[in-house]
Amino acid sequence: MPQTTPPPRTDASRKILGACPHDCPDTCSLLTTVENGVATRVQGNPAHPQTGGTLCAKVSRYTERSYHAERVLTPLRRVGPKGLGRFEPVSWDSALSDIAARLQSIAARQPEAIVPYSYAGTMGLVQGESMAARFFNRLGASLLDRTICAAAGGEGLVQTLGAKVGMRVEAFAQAGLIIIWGSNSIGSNLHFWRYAQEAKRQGARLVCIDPRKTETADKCHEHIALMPGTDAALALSLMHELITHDWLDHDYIERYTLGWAELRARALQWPPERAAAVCGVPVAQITHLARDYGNTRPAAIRLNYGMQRVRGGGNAARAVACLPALVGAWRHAAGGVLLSSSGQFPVDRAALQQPDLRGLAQPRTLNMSTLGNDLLRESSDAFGPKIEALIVYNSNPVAVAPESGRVVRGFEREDLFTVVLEHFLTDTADHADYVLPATTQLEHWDIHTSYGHTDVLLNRPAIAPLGQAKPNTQIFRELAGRMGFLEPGFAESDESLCRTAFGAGIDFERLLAEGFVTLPLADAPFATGGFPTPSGRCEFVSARLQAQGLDGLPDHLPNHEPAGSSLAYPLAMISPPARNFLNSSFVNVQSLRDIEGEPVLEIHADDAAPRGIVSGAVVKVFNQRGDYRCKAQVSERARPGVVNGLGIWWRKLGLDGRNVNELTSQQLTDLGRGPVFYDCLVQVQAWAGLPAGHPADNAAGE
Ligand SMILES: Nc1nc2c(c(=O)[nH]1)N[C@H]1C(S)=C(S)[C@@H](COP(=O)(O)OP(=O)(O)OC[C@H]3O[C@@H](n4cnc5c(=O)[nH]c(N)nc54)[C@H](O)[C@@H]3O)O[C@H]1N2
Ligand SMILES: Nc1nc2c(c(=O)[nH]1)N[C@H]1C(S)=C(S)[C@@H](COP(=O)(O)OP(=O)(O)OC[C@H]3O[C@@H](n4cnc5c(=O)[nH]c(N)nc54)[C@H](O)[C@@H]3O)O[C@H]1N2
Ligand SMILES: [Mo]
Repeated sequence: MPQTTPPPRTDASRKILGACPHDCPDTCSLLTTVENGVATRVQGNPAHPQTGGTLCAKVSRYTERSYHAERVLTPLRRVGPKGLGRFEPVSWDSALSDIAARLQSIAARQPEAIVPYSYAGTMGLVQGESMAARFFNRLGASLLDRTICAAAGGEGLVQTLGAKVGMRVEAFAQAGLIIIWGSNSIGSNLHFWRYAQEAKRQGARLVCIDPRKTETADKCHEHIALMPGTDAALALSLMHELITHDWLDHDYIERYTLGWAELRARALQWPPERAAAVCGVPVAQITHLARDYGNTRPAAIRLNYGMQRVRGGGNAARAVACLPALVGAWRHAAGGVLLSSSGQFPVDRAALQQPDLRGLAQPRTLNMSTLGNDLLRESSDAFGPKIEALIVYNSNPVAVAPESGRVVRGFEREDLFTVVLEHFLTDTADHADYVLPATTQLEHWDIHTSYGHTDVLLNRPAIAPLGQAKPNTQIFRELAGRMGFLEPGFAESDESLCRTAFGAGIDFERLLAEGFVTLPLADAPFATGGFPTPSGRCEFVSARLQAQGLDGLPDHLPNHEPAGSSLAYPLAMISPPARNFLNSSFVNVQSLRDIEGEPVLEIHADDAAPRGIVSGAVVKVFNQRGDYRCKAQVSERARPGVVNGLGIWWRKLGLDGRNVNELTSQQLTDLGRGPVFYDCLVQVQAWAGLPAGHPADNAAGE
C-alpha cells in the first residue's frame, strides 16, 4: 500500500477529543477533524483501548447527520394541525417568552400537569438530566420514571448482585466459554464482539441464546433459538443440571451466596424436558450447555437487555445472574456475568440535578412506558391532574413508545401544549407546538459514563453550534431565566457541570488532556464475595422482594401474551434493533437508510407458505391494538412461530405511516415497571395493496 503523507497540522486543521453520545454499551472515544471551523471527519480514537480506533457504520457518518440538510436550525412554531409537521420559523425571544408564559400559567394552578419526557438520545450527563432536571425540580413538575429500556433487567441485577455491576468487558477475551444471551453483539455491542473474537481465536466456545438467528448467532459455535420470554425456564433448567451432576462450587455457594437451599428446591422443578417444552428447543441443547457451563473455566455470560422486554424479564435476569455464583465463575476475572456496568460509576446525581429545588413539593412520578395511556387520562385522585404540557428532549416517543396508536392520539390532543427539543422533525416533533433546535455532540460539552465498559469520557465541542441551535442546558437555563428562577444552579456553565458530575471522584485534568479515564476497579470484583447487596452475598433469595410481597426467588413467568394462547394471533413478534439505526436515530440519514432498505418482517418459511407470503411481498401485521404494513422477508433468521420486525423506523418513512410499535402493548414487566416490546402476539396476512391514494402507494409498487 502506498503511504500517503498526512496534511501538516495547522491551526486551520485540528483534531478534537469527544465521546459518542449514543445509547449503546460501547461509548466510544471520538476524534473529530475540524478544518476551518467545519467538522470533516469523525474517527475512533486509537488511544482508547475500548474503542480501538474503530467506529460503527452509524457514527462514522456522524458528520452526515450533523450537517444534514434537514437539521432544525431555528425555533419553529406550529401553523398546521398537530402531526402534519407544518411550522413557521420564529425568534428565540418570541418562542421562549411564549413557552414560559404558557408553563407559568399551568404551574400557577397545577405544576404536576407539566411533564418532562426524555431518554437517551444523548447519554451525556450534562445534556441529559442536569440543567433540565434542575428546571423541572424548581417548577415542581411531575417526575418521570425512565423505564423504557433497562428497568426490568436493571432491577433484576440490583436484587441479585446488589447493583448494575459485573465483569470487566476486556476480561471476556480470556474466557473459555462465552454465552451471548439476548444480545446481537455484532449489531449493537460491536466493541464487546472484538473481545469475544479474541477469545474465540484462543479456543473459547461461543453460544448465542436468541430467538432470532442474528449475524452474531451465525458466528457462534451454537445457537439456541428459544421462544421469546422463556429465558428463566432455560436458566433454571441449567441449574437443575448443575445440581444433579454436582457441577457446583460448594465452597463459593457456602461463603458468598444467600438462599441456596430454596433456590436448589426451585431449580429441581425444572428438568430439561420441562424447559425444552417451554423454550421450544431440543433437550440436548440444554443438557450440553449445562455440561459446558459446569465444566469450563472461566465461563462468562454477556447478558443484554433484549431478554428482559417481556413480562418475566426481571425474573429472567435474576435467574441468569445467579448462575456464575453456582459454579464459582466469579473467582476468575474472565468469569461471571455482564449486563450493565453503569452502577460502577460514582456519579454525583444530586449535585447535577439539585432535587432540593423541589422544596416541600412531592410531585407524582409517571412511567414513560405508559405515555400513551397517561396522555389520554383525565384528572382523578389516583392519577392526579390531567397532563397539560409535555416537554420532550433526547427522545422520540411517537416512534419508540409502545402502543403508538394511543401515543399518537395523546399527542394529537388540541388541549396539550407540547415543546420538543430536537435535531430533526421526527414523528414526535411533527406534533409539537414549538420545536427548539438543539446542538449535536459536535457542538457542545458533555461527560459520559458507559453501560458496557468502565471508562469516563469527556466530550469537548469541536465546532460552533450550527444555525441558531443551542445545547439542551442552555435552552433550560434561558427558560428558567424567563420564569424568574434566580437560584445560582441555573447560572452554572456546561464545562462546570462536567466537573460537577463526578466532583473529586475523577481526575478531570487528565480527562481534559486525554479524553478518557479508566475507573480503578478490581480485575475479579466478586472473587471473594463483596456483592453490594444488603447481605454482601449474591442473593438467590431477596428479602427486599419478599418485603414487597413478591417471590423472593427467581422463577419463570410466562409472557402476558404467551405463544399458543390465541387463535386469532398465533405468531410471537419481537422487534429488535436494526444494525444501521440506533433506536429511531439515523433513520433519516440516507446512506444508512439505503443499507436497511425498508421496514421488513422476517418470517420463517413454515409460517409464510400457508399464508401465501413470499419474500418482497407487502404484508399486513396486526393484532387487537392495531395494524401495520411492511415487506416480508422469508428467512431462516426467523424461527417458526416467531416473526421479527426489525428496527424502530420513523413512522412517516414507513410504508403506511406507522411502525412496529403500533402493535406492542403498554403492559409492564414483573420488576422495574418496564415495557414488554417483545411480548406481543400478532397475525400476518399477505396484503393486496395499500389504501388508495396513500402517499406510499407508489413506493410499494416499485
Ligand atoms: N446498531 C444498534 N446498536 C444498538 C441499538 C440499536 O438500535 N442499533 N440499541 C441500543 C440500545 S437502546 C440498547 S438498550 C442496547 C442493547 O440493546 P438490545 O435490545 O439488547 O439489543 P441487541 O443486542 O440487539 O439484543 C437484542 C437481542 O435480543 C433478542 N431477543 C428478543 N427477545 C428475546 C428473548 O426473549 N430472549 C432472548 N434470549 N433474546 C431475545 C433479539 O432477537 C436481539 O437479537 O443496544 C444498543 N445498541
Ligand atoms: N418496538 C420496539 N420499541 C423500542 C425498542 C425495541 O427494541 N423495539 N427499544 C427501546 C429502547 S431499548 C430504547 S432505549 C428506546 C429509545 O428511545 P429514544 O431514547 O427515544 O431513542 P431515539 O429513538 O434514538 O430518539 C432519540 C432522539 O433524541 C434526539 N437527540 C439526540 N441528541 C440530542 C440532544 O443533544 N438534544 C436533544 N434535544 N435531542 C437529541 C435524536 O435526534 C432522536 O430523535 O426505544 C425503545 N423502543
Ligand atoms: Mo435501550
